[in-house]
Amino acid sequence: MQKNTIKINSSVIPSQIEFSSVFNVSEIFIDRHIKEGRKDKVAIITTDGIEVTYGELFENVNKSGNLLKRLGLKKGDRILMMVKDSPEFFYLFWGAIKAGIVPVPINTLLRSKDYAFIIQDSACSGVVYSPEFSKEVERAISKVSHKLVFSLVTIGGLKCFMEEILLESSELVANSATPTDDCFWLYSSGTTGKPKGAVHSHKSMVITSQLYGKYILGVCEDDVCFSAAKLFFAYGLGNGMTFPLWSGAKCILFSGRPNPESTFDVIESFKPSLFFGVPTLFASQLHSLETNSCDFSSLRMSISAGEALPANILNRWKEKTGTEILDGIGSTEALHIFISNRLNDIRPGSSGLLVPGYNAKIVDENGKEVSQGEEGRLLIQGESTCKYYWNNTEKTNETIIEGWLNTGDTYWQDAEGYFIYGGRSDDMMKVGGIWCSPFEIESKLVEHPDVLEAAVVARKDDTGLVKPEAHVVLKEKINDLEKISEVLLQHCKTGLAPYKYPRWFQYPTELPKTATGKIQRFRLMLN
Ligand code: 3UK
Repeated sequence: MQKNTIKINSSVIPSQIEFSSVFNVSEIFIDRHIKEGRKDKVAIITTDGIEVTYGELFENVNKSGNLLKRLGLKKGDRILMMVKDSPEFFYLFWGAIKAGIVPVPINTLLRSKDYAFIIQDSACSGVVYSPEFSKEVERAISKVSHKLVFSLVTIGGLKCFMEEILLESSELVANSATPTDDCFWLYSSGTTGKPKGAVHSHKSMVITSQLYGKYILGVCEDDVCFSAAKLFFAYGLGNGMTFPLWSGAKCILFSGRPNPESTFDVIESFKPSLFFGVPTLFASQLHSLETNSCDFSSLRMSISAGEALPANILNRWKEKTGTEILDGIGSTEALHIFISNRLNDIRPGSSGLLVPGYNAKIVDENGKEVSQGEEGRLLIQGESTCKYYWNNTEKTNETIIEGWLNTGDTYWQDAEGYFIYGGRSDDMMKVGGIWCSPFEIESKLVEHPDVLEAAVVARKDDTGLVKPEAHVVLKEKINDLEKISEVLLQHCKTGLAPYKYPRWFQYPTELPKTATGKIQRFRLMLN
């Protein structure tokens, strides 16, 4: 087959996608638009009013790839990106891929301790970061023994990424790769709080963009995508970058904090046709709509993922705004959504049906498929799943078994085959759609001199969404529990990512434990 031929039309499902044997995914997502005449079409608009055309994107991607090569990076080397949602994110990500270098977008809400771990774990060659994150990133770099070839701030001053790329040529021949070669990584949190690098191949983004983006959402050239979830999440990466790029559409980049006011502002000013949120955001937007209003007339629909969308939020949203929310489940390991509702087929309280091209089975503890209606663990199979976890054979072998990806989620299927979420099979929880490890919060709590031991569990708030609750055994009795709660809250807020603090504190005299001393978190959840 010819180099870079790929059969794309909206009816193609992934099993029918043919990849050429020599293939660099940046050519289909970036270079293709020049050949197809979109040079002057706007690809990106930032909420600060910066517009980037497909032509400018193409040139800056090439310059970025050339810069990374000039800095001495070789095929397969990693660069970490602690970069806010901005055009620079696109230039770095695609420039690296085109030059054969592996970009690793990192959660920008993390702290220096987390960054230090990831720098060491990835053995990366370079780190590029937005100035907003310089304090935590620079502290991490100074802590690690691993030597970096370079670190660059994206913008600000002379020796920064955006200045350096000006010196580069805008022509770059793509490094040849195969569809299954390592392309980019995304870190996913583990139960112990230690992130795992999920290694994705060149074909992953094509599969998610075609299957879910084009086939389920019908993203087309006229669409304008706005993702409240940031680009460093697999969810945001698809919503805000690969889906619009795949279809020659436009994305809105907003680097601020997504809350009701800011997202309503963006929706009214930039008129997206697709809005991607998470359940906590929809819940707080609904709350805000009791006293405020927002013009949603530009929206075709909204999409929710990250955690289960309670039926009550979906129904109230429809009532209030006259628009639909599609709930779908995805993961970092699968790259994007593999079970989803559809616009003409929405079941509130259900994740929907399989996205064509993926397979699923629900199994019991022996790996045997359960009968319809029974709960079990959800395994999925598809062409967009990650190849392995970097540097972690044990976790790879636990998660990817004979080509099936263990999601760690409990599911059941109703009589018509719709998938219904039944919780996690481990202790991990999702807060605002982002992983929270109880273990990590507990470890932080026990660092405090007044704390003997702690257990953190998921508790539902009034809207049915999960937040961490801390059960703390104090070393000595303290009468002013309000005061100690405030102290422990501040203790958690410094040193943990900002969404990981406990929303409630309980002070039992002891924690329920198994005979072997393992904390029985589930017993605390029943209370
Ligand atoms: C949970 C859901 C119920 C579930 C993600 C869309 O969330 C994403 O990726 P993560 O790796 O987490 C994966 C886990 O999150 N989950 C996600 N969506 C739902 N549970 N209903 C849902 N709709 O536990 C899953 O295993 O952070 C979401 C697209 C790409 C993604 N990476």
